[in-house]
Parts: sequence; structure tokens; C-alpha cells
Amino acid sequence: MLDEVIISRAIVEGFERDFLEFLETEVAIAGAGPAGLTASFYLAKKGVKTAVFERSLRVGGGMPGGGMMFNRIVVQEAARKILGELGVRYIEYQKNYYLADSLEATSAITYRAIQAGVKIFNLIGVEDVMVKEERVCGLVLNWGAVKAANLHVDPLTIRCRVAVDATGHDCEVVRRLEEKGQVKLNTLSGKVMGEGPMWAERGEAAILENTREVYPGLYVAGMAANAVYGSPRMGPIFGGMLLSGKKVAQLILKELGKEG
Ligand code: 48F
Repeated sequence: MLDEVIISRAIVEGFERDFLEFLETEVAIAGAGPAGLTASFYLAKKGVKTAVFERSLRVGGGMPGGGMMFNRIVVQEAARKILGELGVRYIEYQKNYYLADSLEATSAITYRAIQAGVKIFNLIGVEDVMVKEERVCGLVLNWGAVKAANLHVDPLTIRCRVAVDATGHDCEVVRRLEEKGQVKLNTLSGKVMGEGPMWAERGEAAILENTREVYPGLYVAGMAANAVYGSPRMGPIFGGMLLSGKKVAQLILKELGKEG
């Protein structure tokens, strides 16, 4: 016999347990695209308590869509090892160009991250940051549906030691912090510099340099890093996203004293 109310109770209690547990976390990542997911995997693998908040229903960001809806991604030699570590299969298309199925890549990274201990909360977006004594120390959350429907609903807040903006081209978390007007970002202008036009080689080269702490307690990774630091976009080559995710994890592990 199946009781509908027991099913409902299991779902509500199960979610509530996890959400309460992650109201205080070591690392909170905004955005479950390839950069955010990869970062979360390498952090959780080292035992760091990590939550990912993803505003939309599905995870993967721009990865499942491949290039213009052709569901394949290209990764260059520098990031090939990460594909292996994440359990993504690929073929060598030609020297330095490795080709993978975008759905397999998205699924594998998501699965590896969750199995490593990451808690992904989909349908929950980051609408602001909590700042105390000039350091980001938490994220302000609301349902993705609340934003989509433009409802006036107050958010909830979680606390973290370190936050990561992995929200892609719009670098939403950094922009929100910047809007406050009282903060100076760790960029040349002290402001978000804005993404440059397509240049795959340059964009991929710059992304590792751009993956860093942009304000005390707040790191940027993935396309958000290039958007904040004024570097080009690069289209459906995804090596930089994986490398940036891994790099931000390494930087945070160092900060938390958990490297090695
Ligand atoms: O855009 P997205 O895939 O960012 P990424 O990980 O990778 C970029 C590539 O997909 C591609 C590229 C080159 O390869 O240029 O675009 O840097 O994933 C960002 C995720 O963040 C979510 C969004 O729904 C997407 O899944 N997101 C955006 N804003 C918020 C958010 C927010 N405020 N709160 C939570 N999630």
C-alpha cells in the first residue's frame, strides 16, 4: 500500500534536512554550469562542505546545449586530464581538439560532484550577498520561480566561509555586490570590466589568470571570471571552464588550509 502523504512527508523532510544542514557551509557556489560543478567536485573530494545553488531547473548551464544546439563540446589538450578525472569519455578529433557528448559531460560532472558529497540545490538562485566587515560571508537566496514571476518575496540567507560566482556571462553575484556602490573590486578599475567579443584562444588563455578572489570572501570562476576581468568569450570550447573550476577549488583549498 502506498500512502500519498508519506511520499509528501518524505520529500519535504528530506529537502528540509539538507537545506538546514547547508545553512552554514564552508563553500557556497552560485551557478551549476561546468565551472561551478567542476569546482564543487574538487572541493568535496577534499572533504570541504560545499553547496551549489542553481537558479534554473536543470544543471549544466551552457554545457548541454553544446554549440548552437549541436550537443557536442570541444576540449583542448590542457584540460583533457580533467575530463578523465570527471569520468567523461571523449575522442580525439584532431591534435589538441577532443570531442565529447555534451549530455554525457554534464551528467558525469554532476554525478561525480554529488557522489563526492556536494549538495546541489536547483531552482534556488542567489539574489545578493551578505557582507560583514568588508568580507562576503554569506549568500542571499530565493526561489528561481520567484524571480521568473517577478514576485515580491523576501529571501533567506546562508552563511559560508567562501563564496564563488560561477554564474557565467552575467557574473550576477559580483555585479550585485558592485551595485551596492561601497565596494572596490579587485580589478584594474575596481569595477566589473565586462566581457570582450569572441576570441577563443585569448579567452581560454585569460581565464586561469582571471580565476581569483575578486573581493574578500568572493571568488570568480568560469565565464564570470572573464566577464569581471574584461577578457573575451570563447564559445563552445569548454576546457577553460573545467580548468577554471579546478583552479578556484585549489585556491580555496589553500585558503581553508586543506590543500595537499
Ligand atoms: O553559463 P554557465 O554554463 O557558466 P560557466 O560554468 O560556463 C560557461 C559556458 O557554459 C559557456 C562558455 C564557454 O565555454 O562561454 O557559456 O562559466 O552556467 C552558469 C549557471 O549559473 C546559473 C545559470 O542558470 C547557469 O546554470 N545562474 C545564473 N545566475 C544565477 C545562477 C544566480 N543568480 N543564482 C544561481 N544560479
